[in-house]
Amino acid sequence: MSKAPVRVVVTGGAGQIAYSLLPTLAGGSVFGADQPVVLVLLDIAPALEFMKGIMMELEDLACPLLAGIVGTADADEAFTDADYAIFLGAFPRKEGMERKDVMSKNVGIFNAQGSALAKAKSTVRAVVVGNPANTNAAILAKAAGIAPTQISALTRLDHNRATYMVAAKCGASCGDVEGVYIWGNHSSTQYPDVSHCKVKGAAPALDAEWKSATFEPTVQKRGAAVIAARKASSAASAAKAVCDHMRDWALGAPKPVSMGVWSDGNPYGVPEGLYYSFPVKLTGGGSYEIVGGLAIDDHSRKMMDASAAELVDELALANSLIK
Ligand code: NAX
Repeated sequence: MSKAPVRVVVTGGAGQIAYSLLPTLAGGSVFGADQPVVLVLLDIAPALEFMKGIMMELEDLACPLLAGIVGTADADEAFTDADYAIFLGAFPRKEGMERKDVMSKNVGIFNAQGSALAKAKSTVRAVVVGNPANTNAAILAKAAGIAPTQISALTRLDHNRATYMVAAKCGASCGDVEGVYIWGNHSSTQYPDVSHCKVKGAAPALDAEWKSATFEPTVQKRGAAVIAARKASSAASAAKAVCDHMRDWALGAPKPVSMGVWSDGNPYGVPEGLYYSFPVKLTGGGSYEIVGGLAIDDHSRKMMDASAAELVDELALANSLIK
């Protein structure tokens, strides 16, 4: 007998990341090759007509594992009984807008959607992609009133970007690279760290000049570079990263990866309550463990602390805007 379907909610279902993401979710490579899925697309009311076209295309994929498609602008309807939730929808910064105004819009969205997320299954796992992703995750967790470890923020795209750069530098394939980690915020203060990295099982010789003058700034500013070239933000690579993140969280991963998760202050002294990107070990079933015992040198400490300070500031602003 086939398994019962899992209900997967995608907010911002009419957006560009969703357009690249949905076919993969329907195809079985994220939640398992024998796991049926019901896709629930949530967007704002003015986007529903456009979203109808996406739903038609999903039908036309003729995916055997796609057990149902729902499109709605009602968050309570969307999240009821959800197994997984992928939060793409957020309010973008528009020209002339103050940081505080953008944060206020996103606090409103994630506070309201958090209350609706409380109607999901008690085992729900949610990833926040919409920016500012880490702080939106904190607001969501508070409003949903579920364990903070059930919510995460996406830094896997940054992780994948960093992994590619190391592979290219060493003339290796991305599959040969492990232990490249992203610490901190999904912003330009993030710290892409190669101090623990191995290529084909051995520590590569990466010169300090390349690390600080090329590798770190390129990874930190990659999102902006894609926008400058494409006149649109990363979509296919973001969708692939969401799939990597959810697959590894649901099914487990052979090597540690980077993920924005709730900090309880341990084991690296990151302030409690932040959603901060750490190296995590994923054993499947929606659990994770922050990798402990990594040596942190002075440069790493400085970079990690700077990103934590940015997140403390962001979260204080967000909390001050909750009505
Ligand atoms: P789009 O602008 O193409 O789509 C966003 C969609 O969200 C739109 O359809 C919009 O109507 C919808 N939306 C807005 N408010 C909503 C609400 N309250 N409820 C439900 N839906 C709502 O953006 P897209 O390129 O898909 O990017 C989505 C988000 O991902 C953005 O915030 C973007 O900044 C962020 N990113 C985060 C990344 C990460 O690594 N964490 C990388 C990629 C991306 O830049």
